[in-house]
Amino acid sequence: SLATCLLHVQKNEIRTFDSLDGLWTFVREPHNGGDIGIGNQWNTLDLDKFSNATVMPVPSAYNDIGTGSELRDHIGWVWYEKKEFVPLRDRNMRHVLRFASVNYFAVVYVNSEKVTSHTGGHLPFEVDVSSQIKFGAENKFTVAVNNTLSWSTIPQGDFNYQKLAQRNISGRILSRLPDGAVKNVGNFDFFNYAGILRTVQLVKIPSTHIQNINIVADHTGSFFFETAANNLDGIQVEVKMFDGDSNQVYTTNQTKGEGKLENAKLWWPRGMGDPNLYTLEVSLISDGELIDIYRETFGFRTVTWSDSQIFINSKPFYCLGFGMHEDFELIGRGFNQAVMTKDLNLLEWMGGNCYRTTHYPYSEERMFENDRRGIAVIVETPAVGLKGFSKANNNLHIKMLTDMIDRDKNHPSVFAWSLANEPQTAKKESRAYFKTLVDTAHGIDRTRPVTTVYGPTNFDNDETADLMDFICVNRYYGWYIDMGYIPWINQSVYWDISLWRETFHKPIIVTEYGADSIPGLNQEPSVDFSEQYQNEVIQETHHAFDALHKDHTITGEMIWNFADFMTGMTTTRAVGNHKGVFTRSRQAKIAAYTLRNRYLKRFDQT
Ligand code: GCB
Repeated sequence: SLATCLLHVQKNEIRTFDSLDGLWTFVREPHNGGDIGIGNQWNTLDLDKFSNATVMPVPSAYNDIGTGSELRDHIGWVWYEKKEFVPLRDRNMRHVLRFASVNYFAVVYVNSEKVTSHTGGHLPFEVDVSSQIKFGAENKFTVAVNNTLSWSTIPQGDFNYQKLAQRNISGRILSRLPDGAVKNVGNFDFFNYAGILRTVQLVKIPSTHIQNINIVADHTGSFFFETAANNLDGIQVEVKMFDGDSNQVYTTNQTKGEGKLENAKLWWPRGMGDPNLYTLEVSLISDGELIDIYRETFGFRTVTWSDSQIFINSKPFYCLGFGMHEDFELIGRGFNQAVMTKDLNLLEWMGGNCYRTTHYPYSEERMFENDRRGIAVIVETPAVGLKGFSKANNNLHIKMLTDMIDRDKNHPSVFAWSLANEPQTAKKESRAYFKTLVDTAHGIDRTRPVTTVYGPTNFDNDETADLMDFICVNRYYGWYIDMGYIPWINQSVYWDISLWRETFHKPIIVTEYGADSIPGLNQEPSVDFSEQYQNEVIQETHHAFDALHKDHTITGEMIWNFADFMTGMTTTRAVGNHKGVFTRSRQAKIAAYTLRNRYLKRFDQT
């Protein structure tokens, strides 16, 4: 509904915010220590007086900032605290505390009082703290964060106390493991970076304020918009639409409107045209005085699909893309402008036009950049590797999906919603579960297709693929299947994907394929983990893609992965996953040039 939305934060004539980013006081509870902080009401204490207090940069994951494995591998609670003045000047503004991403569970206190809690790591949440804030004084913001994953979290994780395996050895009781040993293994292939991962802001908005804006604009120039405010008594609404050159092209005094723009300049993905953007400016006016104002950017573009292709503005769209991660040295999954900008610059250098926000919603900053640059994206919920399909999981998943669509609905670059990555959808109960998700997404947004990314299932045992508007498939021929048999890849990929297509008659994007390579490891003839081997797997897979594309069997391809990224420790990972075509520090491997040649050539044809 219109009321649930969190507007992106902006500064303008009326609105402003204080950034709470910077160094926060940080205290880690003992590993697996129960709920000591909550039990002892640490929210009422000054954490900066604790003898074990240190500082932690925000935004950043905390895991790689310390010097020991205790912090990196911590399971349980950590506490953040920041003391900040709030100017007296702002006392007439409503104050909303907003977190763009805290992984995974957060409890928030202002001046010792609990104000909210939030579940899930990658979507914003906010709380009105106007009555807790002390104006013209220092305020204490405290956040307790817990990263423990379980069968009821999304993503799911396996949490278990290790069996002690006690034995009586020569009259002494010996245990194999230390007392209290615990394992928390995420059901996915990336490091569970935790903490305050994106910006924290104290948002200042007027007491009468705009709450939501929804805009649908298509390639014929037709548009519809709807806006909501918390109070419209005696308020005049003024809505103006501007083109990219700040020319006013439409105006109304209604909170809802529709119309048709002649010669609308369309939003196109890179290679198909310019990514033209428009702005809808909504003002609230009382007695001739401006009370609130908000400007939302959007684009005129249409996504449609047939049984084999995806179209943008009625033209076939072929995705040349990437699976990615928000991942970098030291900061883990923490937002960093330099890393984001470098990544998107490299994506353009590669000739890419598309990516999937594997395996969680990415930062809001990135979504605006996608719009501006003309990069088409599939936005994915944090549901990676689902194995259990309980009612409780389903409710949480629906909430995350709803919040995600609310956050990103006005971005023209978003062309599809992905419900999950590699769920165990051979299980019968997954069908009803996924049906509720598809219905939820369609119920909120009729303008974009819904997809799910399949991995563990096949064309003949998946219980859910027919519910989707299009289908995404991950396949690792030459790596997890038939390692060492590069000449088999072409035929296997062609065969596998053709069977999905024959069965479901839906458009298909191959969203993952690839191989690990340790940068600088060279072997001729190629051997697994060498740069040559990765390159050859990719080249062979491309032969299959060319044939599949020609047959209209696929409507896009995405390499796994854009760059190397950190994972938990397992026997198949050597300091993380090395399927990147770039290293973790964003230097090109051999495979990057292969992909770049391919994408640039394709790009020129569209
Ligand atoms: C997959 C997963 C991705 C992994 C990748 C791999 O299918 O979707 O998260 O990182 O395979 O490299 O195993």
